[in-house]
Amino acid sequence: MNEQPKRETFFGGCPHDCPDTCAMIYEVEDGKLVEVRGNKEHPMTRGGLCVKLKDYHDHHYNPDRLLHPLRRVGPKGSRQFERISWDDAIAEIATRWKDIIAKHGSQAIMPYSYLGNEGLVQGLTCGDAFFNRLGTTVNEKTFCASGSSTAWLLTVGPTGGVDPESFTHSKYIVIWACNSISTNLHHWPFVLEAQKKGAKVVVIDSYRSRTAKAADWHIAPKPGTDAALAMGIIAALIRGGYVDDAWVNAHTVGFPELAKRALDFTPDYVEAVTGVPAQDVAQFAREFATVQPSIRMGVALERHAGGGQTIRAVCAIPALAGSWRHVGGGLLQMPLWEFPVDWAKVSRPDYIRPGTRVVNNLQLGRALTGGMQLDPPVMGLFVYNTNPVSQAPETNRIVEGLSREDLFFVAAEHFITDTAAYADIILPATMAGEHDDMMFSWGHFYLTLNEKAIEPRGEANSNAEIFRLLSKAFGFDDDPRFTMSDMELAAHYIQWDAPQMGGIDMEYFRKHGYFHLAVGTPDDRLPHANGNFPTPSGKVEFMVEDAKNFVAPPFRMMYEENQSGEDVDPLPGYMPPRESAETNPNLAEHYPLNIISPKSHGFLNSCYANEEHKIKGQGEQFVLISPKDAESRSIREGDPVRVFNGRGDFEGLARVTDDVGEGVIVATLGYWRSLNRSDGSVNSISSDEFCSLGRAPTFSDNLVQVMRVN
Ligand SMILES: Nc1nc2c(c(=O)[nH]1)N[C@H]1C(S)=C(S)[C@@H](COP(=O)(O)OP(=O)(O)OC[C@H]3O[C@@H](n4cnc5c(=O)[nH]c(N)nc54)[C@H](O)[C@@H]3O)O[C@H]1N2
Ligand SMILES: Nc1nc2c(c(=O)[nH]1)N[C@H]1C(S)=C(S)[C@@H](COP(=O)(O)OP(=O)(O)OC[C@H]3O[C@@H](n4cnc5c(=O)[nH]c(N)nc54)[C@H](O)[C@@H]3O)O[C@H]1N2
Ligand code: SF4
Ligand SMILES: [Mo]
Repeated sequence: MNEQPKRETFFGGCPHDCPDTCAMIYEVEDGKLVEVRGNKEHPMTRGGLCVKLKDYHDHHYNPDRLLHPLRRVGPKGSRQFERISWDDAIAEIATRWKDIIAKHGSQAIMPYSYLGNEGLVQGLTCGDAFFNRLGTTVNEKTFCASGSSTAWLLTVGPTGGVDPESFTHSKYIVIWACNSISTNLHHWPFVLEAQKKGAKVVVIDSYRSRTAKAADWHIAPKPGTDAALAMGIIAALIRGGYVDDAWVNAHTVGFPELAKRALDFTPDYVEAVTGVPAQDVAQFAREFATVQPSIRMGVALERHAGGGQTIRAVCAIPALAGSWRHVGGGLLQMPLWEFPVDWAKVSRPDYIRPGTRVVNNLQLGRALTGGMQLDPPVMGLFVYNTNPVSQAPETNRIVEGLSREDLFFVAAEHFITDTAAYADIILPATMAGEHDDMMFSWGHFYLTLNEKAIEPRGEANSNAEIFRLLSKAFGFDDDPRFTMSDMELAAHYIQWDAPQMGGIDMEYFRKHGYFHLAVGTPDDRLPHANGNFPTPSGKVEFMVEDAKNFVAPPFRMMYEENQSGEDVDPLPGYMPPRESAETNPNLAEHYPLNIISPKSHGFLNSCYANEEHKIKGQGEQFVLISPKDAESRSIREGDPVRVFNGRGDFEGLARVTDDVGEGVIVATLGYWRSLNRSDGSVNSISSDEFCSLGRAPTFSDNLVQVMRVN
């Protein structure tokens, strides 16, 4: 008799660093993952996953996956490894680290991670507690949204802002530096629903992205000039008499000072700086203030020298127009702030020894190659949940650092990425169907359970298990934090008695898979109609006296006294890009084009960019260039071109198009340099300088030259 194969389902949460955090269903047959689909019940996921994840079950079975611990046998970067046992791998790591600690001190070891896995248990900070106890260098993790977050916390405090689902109530939607159709796909139906009901959709983007093409109005400021545009809009609101005086008087701080500064932004000046016609700025201000508007701010708004300051200026606009009075009115930055997660339990900053140094993610190249005064130097590096050779700036310098013979480098990964290729030891990590986790979200208000659906392939271990093994090797298992199972950790990190949890327990997740925080429903959430901002004054703070720079948790967990940095401008304002004709004419003479490097539609950061069918869907690395800039360089459609500056270069195929303005080129992110035409990618040319707040990156503030490759 033929037995029917046994089919089981489990709840999943997409592990990626994506605002949508889709609720998934794992289908398992005879212990094999046979399908992963979107949960139909979930109000945002609505049963659909994106192109990246639509064959996620197959991704688990990719033949290139790492299944066993490996030890390097060839030269660094040669991708020659031998299989070793977990016992040997952990013993070798422990021996080498103990040796480094004896010779150089524990700070010579540096952990390095990001949100390649977004789970509370397996994600960003899952190794912090271990490394803090070991006494290593503290890793500051500011790849994404930390400048935006610092600006947000200074201006409106840790509020979740507008529920993305509430956008159906908006009558005017501004999507500012966000390519929703590629990067926030599950928000788009809510925008379309509002549009159907008559809302105007405005996209402010430095090039005509997929989302800009679908908008009612595309406004295209030059990269990095959005603060001038925002200050121009503020001035136009004031000049036009559109400010909601009653709301502003009751619920904001520093309006007179902001107004004084904004009025210096004359229409002519704003047009000259941003390239946006003065009448468009005036029209935008009029339309914005006379209907009920909401703004979705993209992370890309922070990616230039004045990034944080830009976001403070943008945050002022809905406050001036009184937008927070309406359901769906105000701003969406990141709902993250209202998640009742106890980050101190995750990261254990109490273990950090006073005086411990901090090294930022974006400056890995400097840190490894003597570009920073580091005493002791970094002698041991542990990278997990991130692929800096593809994703971090100044990658040539990172490669130089990773090639150092005296560096002991361990990576935990799914694949031998362009980063892991340089490791001395590689540890195979589980994929989402193979471990338990709980997903917070930075794009909506749901907590999502991810259940282990299948046994890990090969000998893969979850990140949390890797840190349990290391904790045991170092004798840390006296603290129960280091022996809890993945599911126990998930439960441990959530503040169950917080009002946002609505009195539910883990059983609720086992039954439903996800939970919309009890912070109001999308149809009635109105957190700030009467102020109530979680700032010191309870108001929107346009002006912050004695403002200091800082990096917010969870991007950096630190003991209190080391949290705040240099003084910052008390008011929002425009800081021109660091690399522009205006600020650096000499550089602009050699490298006249401003490059932006947004996300690829078909990859999730660098994930999937090693899979042939995904590369086919996305197309090989391309460079969008305006007809005029192409012509002056004898570049035709489809020509291979080299993009370069003093930091490095990469090659791609030219796409000559009006979608970009003169002086701007676009090359999307995620491609592996080892699979590109030349051994380079967009981050070969990008700078590791920080933006004005939160030590965020400046990926949109880079000048380059382009040449046809013969
Ligand atoms: N398909 C896909 N989705 C993703 C990701 C991915 O890699 N692929 N990554 C995820 C991650 S980590 C993040 S942070 C989010 C990011 O999602 P988004 O915030 O949408 O990020 P980007 O695509 O980098 O940039 C958005 C848009 O900003 C524009 N832009 C760049 N610089 C400027 C500027 O100075 N001014 C203005 N006005 N516009 C500018 C770009 O042209 C781009 O169209 O996406 C997430 N979702
Ligand atoms: N030029 C330019 N550069 C950028 C950006 C840009 O817009 N332009 N965007 C920046 C932004 S917003 C971000 S968020 C960063 C993202 O940069 P990264 O966080 O480095 O992004 P990913 O490419 O997703 O790298 C995640 C890696 O972790 C691995 N991984 C996934 N899950 C697990 C796991 O459970 N365990 C372990 N051990 N490994 C796992 C994956 O295989 C992958 O190699 O890139 C930044 N870089
Ligand atoms: S990458 Fe984003 S859109 Fe795609 S399945 Fe994951 S959460 Fe959903
Ligand atoms: Mo990001």
